[in-house]
Amino acid sequence: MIHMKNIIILLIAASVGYLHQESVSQSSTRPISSDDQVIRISASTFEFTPGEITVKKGIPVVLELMSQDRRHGFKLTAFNLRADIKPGVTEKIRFVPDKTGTFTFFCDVFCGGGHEDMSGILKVVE
Ligand SMILES: [Cu+2]
Repeated sequence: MIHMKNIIILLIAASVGYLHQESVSQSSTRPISSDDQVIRISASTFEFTPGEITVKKGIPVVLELMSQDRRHGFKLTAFNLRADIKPGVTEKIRFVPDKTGTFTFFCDVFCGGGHEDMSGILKVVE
């Protein structure tokens, strides 16, 4: 009798372990991108459109950067991000904003007379 009881306990333990593994693998194959905050930013001389974006803290952000005219840069120092923006190419940067606040991003590739003023604002809210 004791033997039988041990076997049943083992079987239950094994199936619980199996179910647990199953749920873990299911959650890891779920597409992460469904919750991402996808934001398109268009660069042109000498501005970013939109010039101000608001995202939520802790939720992954995907920035889709594109240029309307020539080569520009995108630099967001607060989150250690930078990218080149070229016409005809959508540059994607993914990051998780881990702090709230108002941060400035700017063009770091010289693009002409108004280059120094080419910037935008990222707001991260709770
Ligand atoms: Cu520039």
